[in-house]
Amino acid sequence: MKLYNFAAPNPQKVRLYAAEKGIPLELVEVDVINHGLRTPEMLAKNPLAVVPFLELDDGTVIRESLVIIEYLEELNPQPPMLGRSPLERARIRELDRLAELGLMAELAHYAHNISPFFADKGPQSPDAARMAVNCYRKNLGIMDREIGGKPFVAGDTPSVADCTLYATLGFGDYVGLKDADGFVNIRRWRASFATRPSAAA
Ligand SMILES: N[C@@H](CCC(=O)N[C@@H](CS)C(=O)NCC(=O)O)C(=O)O
Repeated sequence: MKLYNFAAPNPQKVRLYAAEKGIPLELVEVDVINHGLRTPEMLAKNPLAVVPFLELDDGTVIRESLVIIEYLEELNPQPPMLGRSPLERARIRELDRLAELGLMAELAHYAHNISPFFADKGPQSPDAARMAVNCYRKNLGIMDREIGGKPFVAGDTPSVADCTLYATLGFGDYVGLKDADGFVNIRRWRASFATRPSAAA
């Protein structure tokens, strides 16, 4: 299995997950900065021109980071990282959505509206960038309360929500928004997760 990869949060989320589970993935590095996703060969694999995507040995392509993780989890159910009971699964999904939609997507809106790399996607708006930062900060507060004193985002064991949040905060650092450092529970959780071998993935 090949994971089409780049140093960016959604590929990192899958790498973190695979490292936590001990699932070997062959990484294929894509030169996203120089539009390596827009070649005819890459567009045939993923017309959305984003990473990550997973290519199976028979050439089948699976797109979307969470869908890739769900596929890998079905093949490798132990240790469970998407929940062991209906309620645990609901809770993990809820927190993963908060990390992905409430935090990572807001950082992406921010980057889309300030970075020259995205200037060809359409008119950029400083107001939209400011709104994204406000939403990011508000949602960090919600995430901080949700984590509370727990060792992992959703409880006593690592889940996909840890992978999404860890990758998201790294992206926040990259775009210069280090607001997460101001939240005591997030800061403690992040420092602890950073010591796991998977964090280097
Ligand atoms: N919903 C997708 C988002 C994928 C995505 O936006 N990937 C970014 C990197 S984190 C990307 O490839 N961006 C390149 C671009 O927008 O040109 C997923 O979860 O896989």
